[in-house]
Amino acid sequence: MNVIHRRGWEIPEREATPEHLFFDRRNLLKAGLALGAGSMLPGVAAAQADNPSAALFPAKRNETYTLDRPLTAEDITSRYNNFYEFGQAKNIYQAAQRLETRPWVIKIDGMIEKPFEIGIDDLMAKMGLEERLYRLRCVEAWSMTIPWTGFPMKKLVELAKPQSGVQYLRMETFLDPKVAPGQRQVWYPWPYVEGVTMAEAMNELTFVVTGAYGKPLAKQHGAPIRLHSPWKYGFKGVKSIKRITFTNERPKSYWEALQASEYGFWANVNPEVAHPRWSQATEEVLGTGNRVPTLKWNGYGEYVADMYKGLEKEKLYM
Ligand SMILES: Nc1nc2c(c(=O)[nH]1)N[C@H]1C(S)=C(S)[C@@H](COP(=O)(O)O)O[C@H]1N2
Ligand SMILES: [Mo]
Repeated sequence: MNVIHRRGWEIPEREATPEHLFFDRRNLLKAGLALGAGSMLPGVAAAQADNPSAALFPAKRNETYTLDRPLTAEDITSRYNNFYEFGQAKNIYQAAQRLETRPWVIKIDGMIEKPFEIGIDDLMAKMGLEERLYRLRCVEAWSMTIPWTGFPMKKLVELAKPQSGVQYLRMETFLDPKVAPGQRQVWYPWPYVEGVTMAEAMNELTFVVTGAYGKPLAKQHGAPIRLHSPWKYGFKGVKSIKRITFTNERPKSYWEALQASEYGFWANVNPEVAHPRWSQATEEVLGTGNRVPTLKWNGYGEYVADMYKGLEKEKLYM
């Protein structure tokens, strides 16, 4: 059956008023100026068109995780990203389109029953997908709220069958300087690495993200698979993961390797612990022009605070 869905931007002519604002749509699209045009967002249309798992989207929303603020519009979050592999500016969304996300094989190794590799489409089919509305607080003191699609990290741990007593999970981004100009800057500690404790990996909030806004993940968000732990600063959410290793060695993250005096392993959100160069007390909510107070654990304390009892001597908040 061949059903034609009218896209949001294909509004009937009669609604395009007033007359003197009428435009030549073709020129507008050519110039990339179509505002609020869902299907025309950078990277989003492409992610949909050639994605072998497109049928898994949109996934059913898990209503457990509610919000205290509206979602951030997709045309804001898809144009304001941190993905240093493609440059240090926020507008790397065009550069990131060079990343090839199929085939995409993830290596799962280290202290598990039997190391293995799995393709992203097999993994999504195995894990099943759900949608969760989560906030993201960047260490740079801005925040946004996104409808992510993915599966709990806990499911992936169970699939991997770790040996008993394993302490950490280490995750690594792709390494391909031909595609990612940032990785040609050899003085940076590529590939981007992040890690969590096994308790954090098993926490119900820890989410492996493969989509957003009801669609496969756009490349600038870290397609085809990234992490998001909403009570931690955004940099813990390692993008475009290629390898996951179970280990007893605490992973040294990219930011910690660069600047250990400013970024650590735990990186839990806390408004009372300033970054050495700026306050963490408030955050700019992208797209609103508002600054609001930052919440401890980014507001997710009821889910996560217990994990840190007995760890008070650790630098939990940087
Ligand atoms: N591989 C990789 N992952 C990364 C980053 C990066 O530069 N490279 N930036 C991090 C930071 S600082 C943030 S705030 C989030 C931003 O995610 P978003 O661009 O999808 O909003 O990604 C994180 N994951
Ligand atoms: Mo960040």
